[in-house]
Amino acid sequence: MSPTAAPPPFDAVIPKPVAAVPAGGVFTLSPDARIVVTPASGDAGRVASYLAELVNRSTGYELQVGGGRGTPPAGAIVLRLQERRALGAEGYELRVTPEHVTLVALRAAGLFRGIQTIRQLLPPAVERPGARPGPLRIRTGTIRDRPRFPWRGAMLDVARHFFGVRDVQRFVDLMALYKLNVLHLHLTDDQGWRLAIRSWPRLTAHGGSTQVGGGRGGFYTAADYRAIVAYASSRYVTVVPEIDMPGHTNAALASYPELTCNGVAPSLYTGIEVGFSSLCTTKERTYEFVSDVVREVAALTPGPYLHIGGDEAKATKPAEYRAFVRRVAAIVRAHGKRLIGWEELGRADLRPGTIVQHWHDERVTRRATARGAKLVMSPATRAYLDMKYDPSSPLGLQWAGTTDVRDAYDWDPVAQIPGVSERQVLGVEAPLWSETLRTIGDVEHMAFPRLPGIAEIGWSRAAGRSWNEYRERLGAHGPRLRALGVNFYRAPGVPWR
Ligand code: TNX
Repeated sequence: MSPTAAPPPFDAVIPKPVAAVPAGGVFTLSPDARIVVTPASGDAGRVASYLAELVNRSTGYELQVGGGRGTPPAGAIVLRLQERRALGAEGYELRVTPEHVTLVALRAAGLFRGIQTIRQLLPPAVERPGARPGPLRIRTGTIRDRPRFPWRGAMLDVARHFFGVRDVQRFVDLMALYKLNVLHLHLTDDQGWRLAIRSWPRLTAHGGSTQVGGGRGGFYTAADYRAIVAYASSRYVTVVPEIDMPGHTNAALASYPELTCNGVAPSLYTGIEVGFSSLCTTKERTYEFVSDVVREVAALTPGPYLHIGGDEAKATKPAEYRAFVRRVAAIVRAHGKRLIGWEELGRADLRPGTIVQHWHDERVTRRATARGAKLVMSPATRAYLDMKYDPSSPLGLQWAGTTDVRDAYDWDPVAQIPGVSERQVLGVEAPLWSETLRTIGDVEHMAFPRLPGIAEIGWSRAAGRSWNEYRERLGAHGPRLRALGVNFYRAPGVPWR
């Protein structure tokens, strides 16, 4: 990076802000600039330290964080919580003048999102530890911004292949750059149970011991899981744990034969078929199991949601499925969590306020909304990051077709299902199923560059969004993704820089 490289323009920001007005000047960040934060303690102070670390580790600068009254010193970055109701929980206002960078938000989460904007206005080399770019300049102007949807997620399937704590934390950091705020962890499936449950230890001891293709698998201890949750929370990302049931449960059945109807444990499974396993929904022991698991997962999870899967329960009779969902919903409620499940929950009676994650069947999803459910939109043809980009993609599946970068961007979560209204849509989520993904490099190859597009759909207004304009901005993120060491797919059709 040459020292005179032009700072990124306002329209390089992804997701596109609600309003961005450049003023034509520049602010130069000096190596001893102060970050003045009000209030200096608590979450706002921690967010300020996050910004200082981000800049210091690449530049070798020594930005100091502190409180301060009155006029901030020239050259300071000012972060401030203020009673600006209109900004909402995650909104922010950024004002850059030649003298100061001022970021204002109602909540610390808004400061954190605003810092991602500042980050994208700094040269890409700021992302590479030890890169020593400089001088660091930011264009002047004003950005006012807040998200369209409160739920902007990505899902990682750690069951088909297991990904360790570090890998997940890195993924959270990449999500945070694009202002995503929900990490859905698909923790259990036929091929593996990945979260230790104290009252049912064989779930991980046996059920976590392999994965697709027969590798060693793995699982999170309670401490590992807490570390993921805490890290995500420091990035204002809520972890939504999914315990898939009554189907997708072979790993549990293999670990505890009492959960099957005939009392015989199946073998561990390392293939990629779906729809063949079911908890025995007519046995009381099954509900003791579910209660124990839900109790432990709820206790480990500070976020308000608990995902019970519910998808592809082809080995469960319809009436039994409905009865099962009714009982499990009550268990989840009793443990103080809000229920979320895949669209198939629409086949059961739901309480209003249940969250349903749409993936392919508009009829069932509409049935759920008719019962008062809110939607998280993950249509497989658009948002499934495990679909191949094109038929020649080395990784991924193709059952929903191929999804190039444009397909993943060029849709609207509310218009996707006729008859669904903006009020019924909580947001969007991009699931990444890992049948074919063995390493975090594989994960990055499928998520990038499609995930930033999903992030923009979740954050930015629909009006004014267009693929032709977006692809230019995405191309400008090439150097930043390279600086971060992201193994992204150099998709054709994007003017990569
Ligand atoms: C369908 S989407 C599934 C998953 C698979 C995925 C592969 C959904 C709720 N269930 O079990 O991993 O397809 O794309």
